[in-house]
Amino acid sequence: MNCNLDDIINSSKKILLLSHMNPDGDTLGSMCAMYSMIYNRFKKKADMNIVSNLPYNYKFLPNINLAQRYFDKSLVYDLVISLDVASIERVLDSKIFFDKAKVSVNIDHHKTNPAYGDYQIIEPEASSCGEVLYNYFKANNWKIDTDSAVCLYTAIMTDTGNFRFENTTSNVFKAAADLVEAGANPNIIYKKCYETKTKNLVMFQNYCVNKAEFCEENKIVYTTVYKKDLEKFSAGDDYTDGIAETLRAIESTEVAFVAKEVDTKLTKISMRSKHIDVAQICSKFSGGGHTYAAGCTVNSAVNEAVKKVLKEIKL
Ligand SMILES: [Mn+2]
Repeated sequence: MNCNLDDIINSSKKILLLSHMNPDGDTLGSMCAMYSMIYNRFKKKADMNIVSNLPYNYKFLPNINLAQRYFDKSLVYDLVISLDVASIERVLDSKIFFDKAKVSVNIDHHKTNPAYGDYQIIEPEASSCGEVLYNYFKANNWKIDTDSAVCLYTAIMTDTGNFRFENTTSNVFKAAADLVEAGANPNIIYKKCYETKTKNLVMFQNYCVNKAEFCEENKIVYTTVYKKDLEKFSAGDDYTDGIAETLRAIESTEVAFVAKEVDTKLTKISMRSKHIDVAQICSKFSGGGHTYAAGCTVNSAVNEAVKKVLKEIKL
C-alpha cells in the first residue's frame, strides 16, 4: 500500500521506532535519523527501542542515548515503525508493540522481507535502510537536519562496508554527498565506526581467523566460535561481526561463513560470498538476508551445523 508518512505521523500521538536484534549501524542510524526527522518536522518525540546490547562504536549517534532497551509490554502505540528489520521476529519480544499498533510501518531493504505490517517502504535495490529513508525524504521534500544526516550517512557507510560492497551504487554516492553537505563529517564518522575497536575484539577476531578451516580447494572457508571462546575474550554479541568478510577477502574464497555456538543444540551461521546466492542457502534453514551476505540459525551443535551447511553450498 502506498505509504504517506506525513499523514500517518500527523495523525499519530504515541510513536515507537524499532531496531533489530544485534544492532548494526544501519538499523541504529535509520532509527535515530527517523527520530530526528519526526522531532524536527512534526515536533513529536518518538520512543526508540533497542532489543539487544548497543555496540560501543555506535554510542556517538545523535539521540541514541534516548533509546531504551525495555518498555512496559502493556503499552499500545498509535504508530510503530520498524527500520532495517528483515522479519519482525528480529525485534524479539518487542514484536508485540508492532502487532498491537494502530498503524504499523515496515521500512527496509532486505529482499527477503515478506512485507509484513500495514504499510511498507521496501527497496530491495537500496544499499541500506538509510538509503531507503534518504530516498523517501528527498522524494517528499523533507529537509534533512544535521543529526539525521549524521545518522543516515552512518547507516549507508556501514551497510556498504565503507563504500566498498556490491551495493555501492552511484545513488549511494549522491546520497553521501548530500548528507555531507547537510553536515555529516565522513572522517569523524569513519573513525567512530571503524577505529574504536577494543584490544579484546582485535585479539578475538584474529584468533577466529587463525583457526579457519578451508575446503573445496580453498573455495569454502569457515570458522567456528564456541561459547568458551567468547568467554575467554569477554566477547560481546557483535564481536563476530566482520570475521566472515575477512575470510571472504581471501582471493580463493567463494563462500565464507562463521558458525557460532548459541547453545549445545543451536548454531548461528553468518555467511558471505563473492558470486553465490547465500540468501538462498540460508533460506533452507529459515534464514535470509542479501545475495552476498546472509545468515541463519541451525538446530544442531556447531560441528553438525557446519556439516549441514556445507552440504547446501553448491559451487
Ligand atoms: Mn541494513
